[in-house]
Amino acid sequence: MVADSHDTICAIATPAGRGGVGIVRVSGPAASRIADRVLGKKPPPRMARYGAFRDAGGEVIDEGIALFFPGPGSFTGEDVLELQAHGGPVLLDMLLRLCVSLGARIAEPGEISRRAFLNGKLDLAQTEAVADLIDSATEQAVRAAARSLSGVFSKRVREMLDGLIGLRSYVEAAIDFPEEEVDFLADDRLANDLDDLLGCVDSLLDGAQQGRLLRDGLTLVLAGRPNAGKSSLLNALAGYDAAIVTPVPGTTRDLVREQLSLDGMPLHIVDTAGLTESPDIVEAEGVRRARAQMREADRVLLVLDDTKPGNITALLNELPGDIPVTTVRNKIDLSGAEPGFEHDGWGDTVRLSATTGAGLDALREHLRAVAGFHDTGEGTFLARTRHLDALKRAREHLVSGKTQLRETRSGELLAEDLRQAQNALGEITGEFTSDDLLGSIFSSFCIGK
Ligand SMILES: Nc1nc2c(ncn2[C@@H]2O[C@H](COP(=O)(O)OP(=O)(O)OP(=O)(O)O)[C@@H](O)[C@H]2O)c(=O)[nH]1
Ligand SMILES: [Mg+2]
Repeated sequence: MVADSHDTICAIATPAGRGGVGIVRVSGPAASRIADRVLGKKPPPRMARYGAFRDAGGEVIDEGIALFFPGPGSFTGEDVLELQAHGGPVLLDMLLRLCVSLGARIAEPGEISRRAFLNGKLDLAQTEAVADLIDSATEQAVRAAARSLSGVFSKRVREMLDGLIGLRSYVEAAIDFPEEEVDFLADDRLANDLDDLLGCVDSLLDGAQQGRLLRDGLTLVLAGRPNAGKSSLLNALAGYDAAIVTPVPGTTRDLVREQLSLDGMPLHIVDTAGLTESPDIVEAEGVRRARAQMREADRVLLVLDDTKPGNITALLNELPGDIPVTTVRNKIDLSGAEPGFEHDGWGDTVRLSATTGAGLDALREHLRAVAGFHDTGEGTFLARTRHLDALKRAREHLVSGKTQLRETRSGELLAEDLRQAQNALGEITGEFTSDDLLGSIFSSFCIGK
């Protein structure tokens, strides 16, 4: 595959603002000519050259390092010129406009990565890993993104694709020779191969699930009656006074958001106004926002005052039905209950004291468990929801293929399931990806990426 456009694009590759170095990247057929014009003479391939950058009138704009990577041995697979100037926004803008005057156009967001993908330098999952690496908020996320970028994730997806293609051709060849079909469907090899593939998909799903948590994290909403200790719990988890705590019911009205990290997994915690039927319009608006926020959550932490829990059923009925809930019985320093986790008649329950900190570890442990988050070893790749969806679809088709084999004994239906599983996996690496999807993926990148 070759990039559809033969024009030359340019972008400032370093972040906006002032810095010691600022880089302008040019990619496309005109890069070579632009190098000659700006530098007087194009540098030898892949060799750093120090020199003056001159405008069309021959006047020196800056001095810096220039690098020229002839295609296809470059990031995009096209001729690439990198001008490393001083990092001033006006200066970089002048260099950019100079490149435009010499035949380049300003790149769209993600266009440089898109060219790398279209020219087969990186597959889609790797291209996404470039963006995720840059956006990583924790060290674990960086390591996982680097593994995806190096192609470990893609390699495992491709190994599965190879297995699927082998199986498909076996099944399809057998369909073409119907006299042998009965035998081949009874063949253990087919059932075993399907089981192997399912095992691979499950382990990939596990690694990808962890990776998605590293990237996106878990969103928790603290909800409950006024004065239950929601804000105190937020502060205890954060380790600092993020939200105002007072003995007055109705202290919190706005949403208070905090970003924490649990073993490298981002935790987005939202503290909300206590659920109450208040005539106060400010408090009522707070309650409305609290309810809206709960619907966006991965999990609601329902905070109760353990000394007066009130009508728990009524409270549970006020929560959105489809979001998982953990009941937190707070203030055990007053009620005298033992700290810890228990799965009781109310579901998942943690007993703790936001004031003394007793039981907080049990809550953290519980959150790690519900997130399915274990230590992030070699098998974790930074993954996106898109990858998880594709893996899950591939899994469904493999399971359905197994059923066809066992119950309907239909080679055609099995072949169709295998084809669908193959398409789903191919979406991850970009082999079967629509232009619309590509557009939406790359447009979320920033300019110069
Ligand atoms: N003894 C004890 N007091 C607590 C504990 N947690 C919270 N409190 C007290 O309970 C009162 C209410 O705490 P907040 O954290 O403001 O409660 P809230 O649920 O955020 O209340 P609203 O924002 O009004 O909905 C404060 O006086 C806290 O000091 C606890 O674990 N033990
Ligand atoms: Mg509060």
